[in-house]
Amino acid sequence: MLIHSRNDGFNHPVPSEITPRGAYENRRDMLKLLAGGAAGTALASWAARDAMAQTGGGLAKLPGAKSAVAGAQSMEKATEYKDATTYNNFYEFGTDKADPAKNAGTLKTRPWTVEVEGLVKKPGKYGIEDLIKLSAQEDRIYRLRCVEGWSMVIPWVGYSLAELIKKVEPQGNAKFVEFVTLADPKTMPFVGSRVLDWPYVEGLRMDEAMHPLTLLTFGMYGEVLPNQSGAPMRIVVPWKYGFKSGKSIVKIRFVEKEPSTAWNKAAANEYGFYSNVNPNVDHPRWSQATERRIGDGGGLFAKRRKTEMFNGYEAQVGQLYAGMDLKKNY
Ligand SMILES: Nc1nc2c(c(=O)[nH]1)N[C@H]1C(S)=C(S)[C@@H](COP(=O)(O)O)O[C@H]1N2
Ligand SMILES: [Mo]
Repeated sequence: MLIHSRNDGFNHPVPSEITPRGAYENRRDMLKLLAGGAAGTALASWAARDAMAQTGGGLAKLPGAKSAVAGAQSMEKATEYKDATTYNNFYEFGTDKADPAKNAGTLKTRPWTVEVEGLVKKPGKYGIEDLIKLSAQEDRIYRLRCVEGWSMVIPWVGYSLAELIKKVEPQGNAKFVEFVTLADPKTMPFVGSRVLDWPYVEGLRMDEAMHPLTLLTFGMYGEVLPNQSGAPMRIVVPWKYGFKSGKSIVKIRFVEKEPSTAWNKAAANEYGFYSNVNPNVDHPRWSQATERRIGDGGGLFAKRRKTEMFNGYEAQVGQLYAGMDLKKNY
């Protein structure tokens, strides 16, 4: 982001490019087998997705029921677990895409408490185990679009953030929600660096935070989150650029004014508060019209996909922005 002088893809090979070809072809063969015979394409894509979703990292299982929330079941092929967990942005552990997977082993995810504070009737410290049980865990398959120009499809496990918000009862003057990430210099080697003003802070308007697609996330691929993906709890907001989805959250604060967020503080002209995925509003240094899907292969020469308005979730979230100038409120 800030440190990148041009669009993504020029610095590091993605894992799919360095995975031996054989491994890929075997998987393709398997999928072809699944797709064969009378099964037909629809069935095959379900089978393929199931096969994919079951392939995790050997962490503790965290099963979720298939979500009934509109838009929560992308039919696209999920990104391979290996790609989704070795190509990450988690600057507390380093700015290279491979750094979080290498360095986040030091993150201590138990005990873990999340402080709910600010304009709320039931403030307090909530233990992670209680948060996990607060509502039924659901499987949600979302697209994730990074502002740098790459995307993935990830099967998350969690429940709507709205469930927690309803339980803690915000006061009438709470208009925004702020999310604060852990900033522990002892376990996070880059928190001492000046890349960002730590802790990593993000925020949403109250109606965005209450939208059923906004996910309080505890797992992926049927397991608990690996550290590099934001364990033990993160936010995922699928219609916004990925940096709005803060990882390893320790504080949720209800406030009256639009919060000052980490990337906005670092470069206000590049990273706005809203940061809805929008192919028609370019980043000052690159176009946002297309994206590279991680795992598509072909490296830098892979065919780029067209980026969709609100990352494909316009039917669900477009109404939240009715009457707003999205070029001004980027
Ligand atoms: N605490 C924290 N959260 C963060 C980031 C970060 O550097 N620190 N990076 C963001 C960015 S830029 C993206 S694209 C997503 C990436 O999530 P993923 O690595 O799980 O794909 O996490 C977001 N959340
Ligand atoms: Mo990002």
